[in-house]
Amino acid sequence: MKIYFSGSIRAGRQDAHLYQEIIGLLKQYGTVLTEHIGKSDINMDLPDDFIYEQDMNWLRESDILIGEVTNPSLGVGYEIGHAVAMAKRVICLYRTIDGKKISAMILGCPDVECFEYNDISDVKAILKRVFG
Ligand code: 6K6
Repeated sequence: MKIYFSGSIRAGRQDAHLYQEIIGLLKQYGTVLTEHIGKSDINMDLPDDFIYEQDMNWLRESDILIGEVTNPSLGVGYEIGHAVAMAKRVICLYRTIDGKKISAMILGCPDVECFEYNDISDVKAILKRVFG
């Protein structure tokens, strides 16, 4: 099982530690192609066209996309839209912060499975259901 994990990079790194924990959980279900998203030492020198090509190739190669969508990110939304168009399974995980709702284009999409969570133990249970 090849897993494409999607999480905010340029839209803010405040949840990077959570991404790392989720990626840690995902590793028991398959190969995470985008492990760098949870790392703190991000290489900001990579050219944009290189990043785009590499990520789209990984997305094509993947069986499933798991997105952490609490922090709104253009890149994450773009990847989700593409994954849906490629008929991949798409799972979105989110926390509700200050009553802010996630985009209707994610919550309302019939091809995206959305799960609200509070902490990492919730994510553990959600992933068990998703991959079970
Ligand atoms: C190296 C290590 C970590 O980050 C880098 C360099 N930048 C990127 N590398 C790989 N994928 C990226 C990078 N910047 C954005 N992306 C893709 O867009 C990822 O797959 C994320 O899921 C998504 C984040 O989009 P923004 O709009 O928040 O940057």
